[in-house]
Amino acid sequence: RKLVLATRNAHKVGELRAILGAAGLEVDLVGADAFPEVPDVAETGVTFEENALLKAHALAQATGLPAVADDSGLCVDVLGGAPGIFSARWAGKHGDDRANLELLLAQLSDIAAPHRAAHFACAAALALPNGEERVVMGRLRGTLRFEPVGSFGFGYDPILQPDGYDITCAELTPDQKNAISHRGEAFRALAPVLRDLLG
Ligand code: ITT
Repeated sequence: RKLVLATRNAHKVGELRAILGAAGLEVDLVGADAFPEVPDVAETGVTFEENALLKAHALAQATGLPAVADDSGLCVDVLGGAPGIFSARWAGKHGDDRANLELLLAQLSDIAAPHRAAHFACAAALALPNGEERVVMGRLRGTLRFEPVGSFGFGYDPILQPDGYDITCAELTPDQKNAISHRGEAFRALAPVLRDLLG
């Protein structure tokens, strides 16, 4: 059964394939790049959940297939939850992971270790062509390093050290990250719904 992923982020596609595969879902996952004729939807929501639903509904309507979407980001306590939904374009250019991470580190340079709590958040949304929807959240809590370390993953992975670990998300193997990540938690919560739907 076909399930479309409303994302153009190849890192997310890779993680979602592994997460849903490990959850035992035998589905043919197709990224949004397979539908170049479908325009990207404006992420006008003010929460992760709203933006994930916007992306999922747009692709479900355009393709007539069930669609899932991921809206995610890094929320820093001392910044009142920023970058949050703006994580992908914190330094201005959408998807410039290196610039985003460096700007954030600069903004936090005076913040001492005990005050560097942050978490990754992920909203996993499912939308059906008939308009039905589900959305669930996942989180990964940790603290922010002063320098990036590690080369796995993407985005802010090199600076988030998950609680209970002494390494960053970018030092975890993909399987280790998926087992504890915000994305893993959110999509594992959605998996039973997907299983019922896709049979
Ligand atoms: P789509 O909207 O096409 O899915 P995007 O990259 O624009 O792709 P978002 O708007 O959800 O997606 O932004 C997510 C950003 O949050 C991403 O660019 C990273 O900077 C950060 N992020 C999300 N999940 C992450 C993770 O697992 N590890 C590190 N950074 C992450």
